[in-house]
Amino acid sequence: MQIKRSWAEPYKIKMVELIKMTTPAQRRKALKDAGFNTFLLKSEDVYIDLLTDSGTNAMSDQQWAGMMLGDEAYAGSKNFYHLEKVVQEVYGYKHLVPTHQGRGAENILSQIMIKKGDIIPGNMYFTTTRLHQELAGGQFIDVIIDAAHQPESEEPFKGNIDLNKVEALVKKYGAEKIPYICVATTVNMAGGQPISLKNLKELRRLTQKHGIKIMLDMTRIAENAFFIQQREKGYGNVPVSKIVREICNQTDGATMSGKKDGCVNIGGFLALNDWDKFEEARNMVVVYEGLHTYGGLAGRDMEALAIGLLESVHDDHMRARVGQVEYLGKEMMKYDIPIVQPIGGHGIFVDAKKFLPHLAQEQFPAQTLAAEIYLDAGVRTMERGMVSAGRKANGENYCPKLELVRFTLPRRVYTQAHMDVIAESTARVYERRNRIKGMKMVYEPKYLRFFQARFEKL
Ligand code: P70
Repeated sequence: MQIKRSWAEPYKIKMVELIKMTTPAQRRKALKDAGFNTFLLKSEDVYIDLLTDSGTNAMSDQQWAGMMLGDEAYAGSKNFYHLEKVVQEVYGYKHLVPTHQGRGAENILSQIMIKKGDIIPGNMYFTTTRLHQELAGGQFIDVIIDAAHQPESEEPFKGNIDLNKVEALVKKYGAEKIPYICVATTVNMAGGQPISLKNLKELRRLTQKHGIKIMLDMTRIAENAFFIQQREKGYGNVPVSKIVREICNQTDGATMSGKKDGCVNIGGFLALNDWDKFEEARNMVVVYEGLHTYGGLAGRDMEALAIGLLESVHDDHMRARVGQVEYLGKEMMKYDIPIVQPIGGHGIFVDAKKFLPHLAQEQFPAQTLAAEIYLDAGVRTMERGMVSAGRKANGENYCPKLELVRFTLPRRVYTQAHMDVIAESTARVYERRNRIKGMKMVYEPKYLRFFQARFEKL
């Protein structure tokens, strides 16, 4: 008999955080009080929290030890210089501007690069990224391959960019209207899907011809690198750390939310190669975040981030991280639950249009499904569809093809038994799907509405 060789977590557990289960009556009340929006639930009413993998990860003993080494000087903290060295080593970028989290870096990048009327192509929108581009006067245009918008397509690199779409934009608007292309690794809204190095290198060739820069959103770059190792020809034996460097080498700079790959509770940065742009960014950070050697972070935060970034590019860590996501996806598939294929890097994305085919998109199938999943066992997930997409500048609703519920796995936090409970709970909701009714929005804030919108059952 051929005995299987399983992966297992490359760590053991030193401390645990107790969680509690709730009764169905408690969950019904909590959900109603939260306006049927999982963002508005109190965390103490949640059993298994899959809202996000952002800032919810478990730090290692090394990171916790680093917290004690915080140099809380206002200027020139030694933790800043450590973080700068790590960013230079792990990613290869020359200059570092720390920020309180990813969107702080997006704000600064958008303001120093975008002029009114500019076009910023990208491999699918991300909520905060697009908003900052728009606030700076730019217009985001999606240039991801069509397959990324098809949940059932098994294309291994759904984060790839359609180079014809980029060429068409250059023809239509002129290269001088395109300050940079925003490339995400992995693509969150598509289901945590990677871009291939082949595609990125082709994009580099094309954009260099036109003098257009490439700026990375490298929030989940280590996960993208792991997929390249697993799926792209020629990379099977290349360590994740080397692939990460090769990705960054194709680009001019990056924004980073350290709260994901970096396994910290708070932190982010902007990294740039160009000195002049760095000078502008370094000056602007003092307006919005804090002095350029802390950017809104405590010294201890910068230390934990520096250590977390080094841990994030270990092959064993990545295998367990992505392996756990894959385990949950396969469990769901056993119950025929429709999920985005292939299984992505940071979570399972359930196709709410297929799950609840009797609901029109205006009845918010994904928002509805996230609420129903919470009701069954207290598992908190996130809507990634019509509500997240928001409205265009002219007030019209964006109508995304993808109407998804994201089950996001925090790193190093939950066990395989939790995965079983999540899949079983979702299967129970799937069994009673025909009786589920949609919702209407009764309160809508102006910016990033998904965070604070409220709903009522139809
Ligand atoms: C999530 C979080 C954050 C994020 C991201 C990508 C690809 C930038 C950022 C911003 C948190 C989130 C944010 C907006 C809506 C819902 C959830 N993603 N780029 O859960 O980074 O949060 O540090 O400012 O995924 O996916 P930050």
